[in-house]
Amino acid sequence: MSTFVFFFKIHMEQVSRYTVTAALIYANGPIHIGHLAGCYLPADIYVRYLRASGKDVIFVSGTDEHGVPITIKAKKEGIQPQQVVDKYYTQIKSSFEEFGISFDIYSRTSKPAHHKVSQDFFLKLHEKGDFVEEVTEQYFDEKAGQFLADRYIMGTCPHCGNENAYGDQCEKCGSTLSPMELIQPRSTLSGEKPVLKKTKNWYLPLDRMQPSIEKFVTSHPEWKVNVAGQCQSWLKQGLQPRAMTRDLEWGVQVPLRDTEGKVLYVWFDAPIGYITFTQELFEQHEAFKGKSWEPYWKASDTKLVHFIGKDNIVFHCIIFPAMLMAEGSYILPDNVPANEFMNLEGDKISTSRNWAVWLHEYLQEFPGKQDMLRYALCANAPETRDNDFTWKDFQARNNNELAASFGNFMNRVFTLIDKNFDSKVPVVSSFTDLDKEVLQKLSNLPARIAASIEQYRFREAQSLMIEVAKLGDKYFADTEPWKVLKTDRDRAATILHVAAQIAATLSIVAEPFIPFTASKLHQALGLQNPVWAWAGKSDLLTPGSLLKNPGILFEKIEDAVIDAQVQKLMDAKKANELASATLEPAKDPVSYEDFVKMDIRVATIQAAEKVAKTKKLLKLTLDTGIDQRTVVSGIAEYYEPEQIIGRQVCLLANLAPREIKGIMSQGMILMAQEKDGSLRFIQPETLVSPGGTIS
Ligand code: B3M
Ligand code: ZN
Repeated sequence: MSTFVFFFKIHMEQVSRYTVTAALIYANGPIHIGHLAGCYLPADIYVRYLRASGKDVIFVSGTDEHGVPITIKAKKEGIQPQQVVDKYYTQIKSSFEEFGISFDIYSRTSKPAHHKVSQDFFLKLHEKGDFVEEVTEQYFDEKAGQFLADRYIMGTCPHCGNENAYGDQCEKCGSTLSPMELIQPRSTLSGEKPVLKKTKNWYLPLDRMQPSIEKFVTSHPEWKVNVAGQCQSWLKQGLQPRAMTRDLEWGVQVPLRDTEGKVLYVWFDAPIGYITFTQELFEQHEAFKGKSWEPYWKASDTKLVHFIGKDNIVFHCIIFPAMLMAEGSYILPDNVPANEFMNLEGDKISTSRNWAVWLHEYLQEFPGKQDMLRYALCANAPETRDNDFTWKDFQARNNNELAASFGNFMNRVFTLIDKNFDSKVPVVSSFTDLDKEVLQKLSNLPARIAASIEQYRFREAQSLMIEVAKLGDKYFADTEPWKVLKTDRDRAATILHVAAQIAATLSIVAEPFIPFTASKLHQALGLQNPVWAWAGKSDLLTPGSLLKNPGILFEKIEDAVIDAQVQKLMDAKKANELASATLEPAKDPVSYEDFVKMDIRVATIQAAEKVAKTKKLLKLTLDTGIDQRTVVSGIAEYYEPEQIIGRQVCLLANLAPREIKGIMSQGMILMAQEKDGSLRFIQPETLVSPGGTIS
């Protein structure tokens, strides 16, 4: 055994409790599938597995209710920050609940208890002399009377010239910026040029702490490659002191004298939220009362695991551990299994562009189908690189894997036993070699699933879970009990007995992934409070015990349902393009004399055809009242020729004739242009005789 494996084993055996956290998302918008796939679903699978394995585990999360993202949202909606967080805390909490994310506590950082805990934490570091106090010059908006957070400053990017770069980042070229680098900075609060003003802040000297942080990070060679990679790149650049206080109104007050208008840095208070919420859990929730919270954060045999998305890696692997080290009484994270990002239909998920599948909408549109989304998201989880969610894949996973494999196998087990054995688990006469081989395979799978989960490989784990269903499917295909029933009832009984045992194990190993279905199955099979250790056993169900057929577990999803979802996304994209498109500026005035020079008339389209070898042009024959003439018009992308015969249009009749693609065009059809550039006819409200003038 290598030293590493040996160390790892010892380490594993020493774990006597788990503290599992999932990122405290900003309460400034609803949850989408990117959040689920990146962080909450893997965390939930992990915790459900640990609970089933009889481990002592707490699962802690909540909303992050401070920071500039909250105040920006409040400003945009013209409401107070507190109203923003109240609205989204409630919405987020209930959609997680409905989706089966099984937090032990889901709390919020705006609670007074959290303010107190994070202030005490700050004070302890302050008293120990862990902070460096520094006076620096920061941008201040004199009109708004406040210092400006990075996101409140815009200006020209020094790298690419984008005039709308933010104080922390240019979204055009992707460079990380500091407000001082912006050329011609302006405040987004007032539009004014900000001035530099001196202010004191408290810094955590990460530069001095680098050796201990490095030691901590390198003591975890088992961390995921994407996580370790980001840590190494920060360490290589050299850590810089980081301000743990900010000049802002919204947040946790700095607990020192003469610090009015200063709050704790949101990334200082937010991770402390994990600790506060743990305390709240043990103080206020029945099942935990009377026990101490402290071992979950202070005992060395506790395994602390943070589930997050990749944009939060540095905060959980470097900054929060540095805070915990400085404080001195807490354990450090054992693992931070961050995922990469989930894209949607080939494009980055974006709240502002409404390019997302929102959890609360999914729950409304697909009632009772939580497991289908859980399954599809886990199957595609962005564990090692960014990945893509598509509605077609969602449909295929559901129809081909859940319905056709898992559901079909279960359905056969229950209906065959219902019809032929009075819904009772049949008695075994004797096992054949095939039976023994199948039961042997069954007994091996749960440990493999467990190992994958323990290594945070949830996709692999879930596909091994489906292997159990496939084992059942194949066993049926090989033994064909529906045929055997006609000739050898005892043999058929044995086959269905074996199949029922496979179903029982499947219901246990499926629980972390598709808990709603698993719980239906536990009831149907009469398994009360099943535990992971039972999985794989061949005597889970006693012969003669009664089964209750749960009916169809997974309905097929029809094409029309998927098409409607794709259309919804396309509509969102279009609406967003329209909203963000800019209108042409107003033109210079013209005289009335100039205007009346134009001969604009009503004309009727008599014939229309595509102009050969072009995409955009139609050749129209018009009745103008005064003559019949030909006009070439660039509307072929918006109208089919046969659709528009007989329609009335407005024609600029005295535009000098011009040859287009070899056709003499005599005039121009007037069109209204949508913001996205598409064109629509302008036509009289009721029919007007051709030739009627427009003025
Ligand atoms: N609120 C960032 C986010 O919502 C931040 C996470 C805090 S975890 C302690 O993605
Ligand atoms: Zn740039």
